[in-house]
Amino acid sequence: MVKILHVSDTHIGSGFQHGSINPETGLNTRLEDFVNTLSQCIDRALSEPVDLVLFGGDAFPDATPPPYVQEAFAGQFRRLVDAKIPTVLLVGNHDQHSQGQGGASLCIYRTLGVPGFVVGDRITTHRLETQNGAVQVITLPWLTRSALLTRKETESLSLVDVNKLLIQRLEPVLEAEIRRLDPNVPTILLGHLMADNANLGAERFLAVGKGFTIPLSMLTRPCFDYVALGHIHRHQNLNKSNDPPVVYPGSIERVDFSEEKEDKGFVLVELEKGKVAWEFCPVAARPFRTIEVDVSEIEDPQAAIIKAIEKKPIADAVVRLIYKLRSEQLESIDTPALHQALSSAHTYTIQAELVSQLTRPRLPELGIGTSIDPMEALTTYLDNRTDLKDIASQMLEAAQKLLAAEEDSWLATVEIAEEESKKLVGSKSDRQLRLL
Ligand SMILES: [Mn+2]
Repeated sequence: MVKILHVSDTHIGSGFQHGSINPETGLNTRLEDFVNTLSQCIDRALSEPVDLVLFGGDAFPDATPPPYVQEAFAGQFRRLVDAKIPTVLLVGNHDQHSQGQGGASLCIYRTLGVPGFVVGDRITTHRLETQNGAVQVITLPWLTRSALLTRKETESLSLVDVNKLLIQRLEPVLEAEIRRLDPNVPTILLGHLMADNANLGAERFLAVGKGFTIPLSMLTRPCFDYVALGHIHRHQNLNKSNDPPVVYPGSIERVDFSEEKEDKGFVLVELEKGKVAWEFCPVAARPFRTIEVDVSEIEDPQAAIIKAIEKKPIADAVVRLIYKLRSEQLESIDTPALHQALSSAHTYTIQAELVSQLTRPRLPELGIGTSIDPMEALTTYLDNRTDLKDIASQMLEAAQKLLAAEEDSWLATVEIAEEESKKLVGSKSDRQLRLL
């Protein structure tokens, strides 16, 4: 029996706005949190010990992390090298450099010939000899259009058709790998992808260009004993029959408030040919707490807000306080007292929203959490600009195309932007163009 630790979406180096500088180390406390939870995963890999570690992709927020972030990640995975535990590092969308042949941040582990480390940056099968026998791992990194399609093939197609064509191309490639498998060796598909009925978490907001989705039926093949995924931050098993399990371990730390209610951790797998058992193992990730209170109809708003704060366990948590009130109540708010009431939090933000029939409320979708989905931001903006109503759908369509092109080279993006600009210039003022 082979024992495997499956971890994914470490995103080390993100969410710094929810931390503060630790005066003792000079580092952002959120970097320390992410390293701490990753070390809990590695601790477990060593204490079991497992025979193999699978990393599902998205090591950092982007492909060019600063050296101290790169080193924090490497410092943890180095412990697996020392323990001689083979490891597969799969390349996720955040690991790929967007400019042409920029490569992936994780490829350095292959270049350096780190013993026992395999980098999954293309579709291929790796046969790994572990302490407890051989395992086959098919790596399926995040696919961009340019991986399987040429620019010429896609230029006249809609996004939906590009998605379809990409799936058509992927099928025989995957099939060829499957045909080459040794039927007597336990087999894992390790993929960084969005599967058909995956329950979306924060990843929806992290990725700028939305990628394509892979039908679950392509993954639930009898030749796979376990399907190890990365990309979605909420832990879940997509295959109800569990044959094979199709598992996202999720992220190891909360990247933003959209992950507030999710458990964070990794997955331990026990594998034999035709037999698999797995369990989700939670890690002690830092809690996030939202305190939302509407005091607009309340006589003593200050007391009501303090009471709402006291109801939540905020010690050492990342906290956001959102209170709604009428403008004439503003004077009765004692802000220093609110700061005092929140002082046991790790970090906190306070957001006051005015409720009024005369004042347009602030755009609630914007500015909450760490990252904003650009399409939602634009939609919200357009919803609030009735004067742009007649070109709103046109602008959304243009933006969609711009974002979809993000996967291609920056140059291609510029080309499309120029095309769209020309189209818009014909009919609209440049004031609207500047928005795009
Ligand atoms: Mn991803």
